[in-house]
Amino acid sequence: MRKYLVYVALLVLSVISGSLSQSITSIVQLCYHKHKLEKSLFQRSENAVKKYDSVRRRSLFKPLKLSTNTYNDDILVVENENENVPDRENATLLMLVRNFELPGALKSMRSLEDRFNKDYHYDWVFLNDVPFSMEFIEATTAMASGKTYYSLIPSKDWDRPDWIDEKKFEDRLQLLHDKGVLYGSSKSYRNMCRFNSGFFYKQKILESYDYYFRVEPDVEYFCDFPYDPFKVMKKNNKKYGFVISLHEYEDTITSLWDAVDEYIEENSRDIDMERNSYDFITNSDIIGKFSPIVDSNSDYNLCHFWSNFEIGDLNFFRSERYNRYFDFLDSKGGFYYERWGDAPVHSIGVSLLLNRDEIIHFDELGYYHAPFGTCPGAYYLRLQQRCQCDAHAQSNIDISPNSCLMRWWKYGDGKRFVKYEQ
Ligand SMILES: Nc1nc2c(ncn2[C@@H]2O[C@H](COP(=O)(O)OP(=O)(O)OP(=O)(O)O)[C@@H](O)[C@H]2O)c(=O)[nH]1
Ligand SMILES: *[C@@H]1O[C@H](CO)[C@@H](O)[C@H](O)[C@H]1NC(C)=O
Ligand SMILES: [Mg+2]
Repeated sequence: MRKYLVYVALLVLSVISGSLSQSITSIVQLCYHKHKLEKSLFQRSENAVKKYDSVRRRSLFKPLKLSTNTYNDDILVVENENENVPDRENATLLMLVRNFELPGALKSMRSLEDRFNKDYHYDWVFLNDVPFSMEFIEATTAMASGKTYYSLIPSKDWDRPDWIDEKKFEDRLQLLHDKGVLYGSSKSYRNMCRFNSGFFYKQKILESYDYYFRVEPDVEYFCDFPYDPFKVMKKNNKKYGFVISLHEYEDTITSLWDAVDEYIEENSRDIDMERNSYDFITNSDIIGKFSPIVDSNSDYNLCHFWSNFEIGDLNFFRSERYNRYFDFLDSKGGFYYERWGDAPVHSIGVSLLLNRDEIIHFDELGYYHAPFGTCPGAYYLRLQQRCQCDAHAQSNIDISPNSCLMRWWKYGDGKRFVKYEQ
């Protein structure tokens, strides 16, 4: 009986160990095949990365992320965060924004981070005429790759000054409203335009920077940046950069040019007519096949740089000559009695005060702010920079009749076919 039991036990054991060794073998085999398969897929993914990396122009881009769904940590590339950050300029990304615009702010941030700043980690500075909410601060800080700073604009830099005639102001609001002018009856829009014209660069928080890159909520950058635009500005001594130029609504600036004329008369020592871009903002000849599509009642041809995108030298805006220009215009009251925009005010300012070659058109940065965009015209450039835009879209303004770009090429600093040194 006991002998029997031993046999049975031995039999059971041998069966179990047999299938055990069998299953161990099959598990080992399975693992081996899986490993081999994974390795070959991984190899392919790595080859793809190598192949496409070689068409990328600059080594400053991080390597592409490997495509794998493995949980094996060994093959996930862990990068040292600071190792890959190139030298930076003394510059910040700058957004004037309201708390309720958070979703749009995040959208713009995500786009600029993905297309440019993730490789650089430049600071972000946020300005507001009321305190930022905790929610706004947390979400934007989480979205930024660099440090974030939040600053409250003092009332003296934002609110309507008390020398503005209340009665006249209200009458003029009504007038522009009746004319159907965009933001014609908005008081806060006027504060914003005056602030952006003459006060943003006076904010204490910007004192520690040389350059700013203005960002608005709900914009999009269509392409990978092929360079650090701040570096391009610094190296090439540029003081103002734009991507889109178009015509202003004359109804918003009825008396602006009269004021500018007067300013020029009184401040000729600040202005170098030989080297500035006066022709760009006054010439109204036919350009290419387009006649000027907007008739102007003054010598100003209404061309301006679209200021929702701008990269600028803060030291220029902080200079006495720019502030003489701004103070002169401000004293006319047109920011409130009309609806002078910061775009024509900046544009006329830089066109008069800077040399033509201190203004740069960033040709290869695709950009969209409703309702217009710009998309690089060169097919291979769009591929290289992974652009997501249609160069033939209706909204693409580059060489359409409403654009002033062709006038810039002809009467501004010309058109360049070589890349800027970075
Ligand atoms: N803090 C604050 N920011 C403002 C105010 N008004 C406008 N802004 C900001 O100023 C910039 C320009 O305002 P927008 O409303 O975009 O004006 P716009 O670009 O001419 O017109 P749309 O974008 O078409 O509405 C944006 O960055 C806004 O977030 C305001 O009252 N307070
Ligand atoms: C950055 O620019 C500001 C303003 O010009 C200057 O005060 C500051 O010293 C600069 N910082 C560096 C690190 O160069
Ligand atoms: Mg806007």
